Amino acid sequence: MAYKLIDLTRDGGVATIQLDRPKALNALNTEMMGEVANALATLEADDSVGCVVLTGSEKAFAAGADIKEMSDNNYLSIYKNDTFEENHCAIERFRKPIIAAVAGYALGGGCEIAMMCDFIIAADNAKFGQPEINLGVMPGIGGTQRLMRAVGKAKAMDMCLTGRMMPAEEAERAGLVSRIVKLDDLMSTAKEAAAKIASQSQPVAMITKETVNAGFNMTLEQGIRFERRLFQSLFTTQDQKEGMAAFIEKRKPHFKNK
Ligand code: CO8
Repeated sequence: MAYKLIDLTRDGGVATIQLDRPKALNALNTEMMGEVANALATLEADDSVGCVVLTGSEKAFAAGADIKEMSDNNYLSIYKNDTFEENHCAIERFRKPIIAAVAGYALGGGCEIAMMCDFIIAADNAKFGQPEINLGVMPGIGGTQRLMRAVGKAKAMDMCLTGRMMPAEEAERAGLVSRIVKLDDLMSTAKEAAAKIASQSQPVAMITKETVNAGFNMTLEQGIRFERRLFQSLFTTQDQKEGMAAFIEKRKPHFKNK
């Protein structure tokens, strides 16, 4: 499929999806999110891809859902046509590791899709926010829930009720982003992290991601039991044999994704 509103590139085991609608600050419309969902389905099926970076421009990761596209909806039209939400879910359902590399605005749906990724690396100019309340609505693709789990109730309430933007430094302090880097270093840092992940055993990286995410819906005891069973199951893989043998033999492992 030829893409109009995203740019998909690959470098070794790392694929990068760049949102590319600069005049609208990467506002997320149905067409763009359809392309993102299509690209993710392609990358999921491609065994040579071990990790994905999702990014925007230097000014905007994404300034939210496209307000102009959304504004004429009524309850039934937005309820019946959930293509937009379904396409966003492609990010949360993606089974391989995916990193959000965020510069500039990550607002509304933009902040929400960044939070759907496994972790966020932010440039020092990044600004996060859930400003939907200024438009007479509220977050609609997971913002209230994911933000609260990432930064706690006090900050999530502050962000969602005042609509204020959170600068990168505050977002890192609050635990929303894993690291902040200079704007010029954003893509090299994100791609380096992605390459490191892509160099690991792909099934192990996928199972690790699944296990961390499973914890959101489990008690601590259930989560620990789930982790233990999956840890034990990894001893059936050739990659476990290879990883441990390489350590003992003081060499680099060569994982075969088996
Ligand atoms: N939607 C559509 N167009 C947008 C959006 C957006 N979210 N954000 C910016 N644009 C457009 C502007 O309209 C403008 O276009 P034009 O030149 O044709 O007028 C262009 O991008 C540049 O924007 P500005 O001139 O406003 O640029 P500034 O640098 O002055 O301001 C801001 C940048 C602060 C980011 C400002 O553009 C802004 O406040 N944008 C809106 C942010 C926002 O409210 N986001 C939340 C949207 S709602 C949402 O995300 C709900 C998610 C749940 C969806 C569930 C769907 C079913």
